[in-house]
Amino acid sequence: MDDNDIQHSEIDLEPTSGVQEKLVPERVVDGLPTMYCFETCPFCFKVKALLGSRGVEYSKVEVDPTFKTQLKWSDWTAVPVFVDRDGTQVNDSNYILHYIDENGTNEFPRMGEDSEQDEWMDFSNLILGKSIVAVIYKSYRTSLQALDYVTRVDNFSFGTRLVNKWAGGVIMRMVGKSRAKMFDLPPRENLKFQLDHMSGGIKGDFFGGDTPNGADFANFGILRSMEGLYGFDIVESHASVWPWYLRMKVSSGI
Ligand SMILES: N[C@@H](CCC(=O)N[C@@H](CS)C(=O)NCC(=O)O)C(=O)O
Repeated sequence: MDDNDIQHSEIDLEPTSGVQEKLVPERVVDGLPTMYCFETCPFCFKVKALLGSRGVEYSKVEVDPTFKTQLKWSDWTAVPVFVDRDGTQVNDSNYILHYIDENGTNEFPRMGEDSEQDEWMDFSNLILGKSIVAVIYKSYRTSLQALDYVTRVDNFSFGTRLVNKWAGGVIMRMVGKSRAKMFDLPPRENLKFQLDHMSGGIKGDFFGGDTPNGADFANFGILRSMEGLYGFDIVESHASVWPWYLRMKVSSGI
């Protein structure tokens, strides 16, 4: 053992994005690729969209958003976490999109190969994800509406459902407020502004041109998570984003 080995074993490594070295085959459910997610999580919808588009059958583990009991085994504590059939763990939605594409039909450029795709994939996390959160959790009423789904999740106990809905509603209202502070415009106007900006990246039918690339799945997934929730009318009434959204809905089947 040299000094480097000693230092390495003594440092608590931060959890990292991307493919993990350690396999976790015990986390695979029913022998299928498995996604650990929250029902309404925008980042999880990105992955659902790509899996849907490629026709991949997968298992879903619903993680309770307050205690994250079902994800206690992982150092990476945010959803989505993807575990492939062989136990390969991949963290962070954009990395998961690349992993699934690369290990499947390999249809879009990898990170670093297409700067526009990279920028729009970053936009989905840094801007669009935060913009929709500011709208969905604009008031206590809209926050509770968004969290009502937890009362219908089969694998949660009665207590877990109640705490997640009511404590979750209060927490997410606070998150919504802090996201709103990131932008100059009020939440609804900001989302409209971001959609206008985003439509500049759609080249023809998709960000990817004739076929969807990583930027399409990333941004569609974020907006798809809003369907049925407060503020989705902003997406529905957008002249160029809405037709693209409908094309992505057909392509992904979700
Ligand atoms: N950069 C991550 C962000 C994921 C994320 O923030 N997920 C939220 C749910 S929507 C979460 O798990 N939050 C709980 C936490 O971070 O502990 C990704 O793209 O996957």
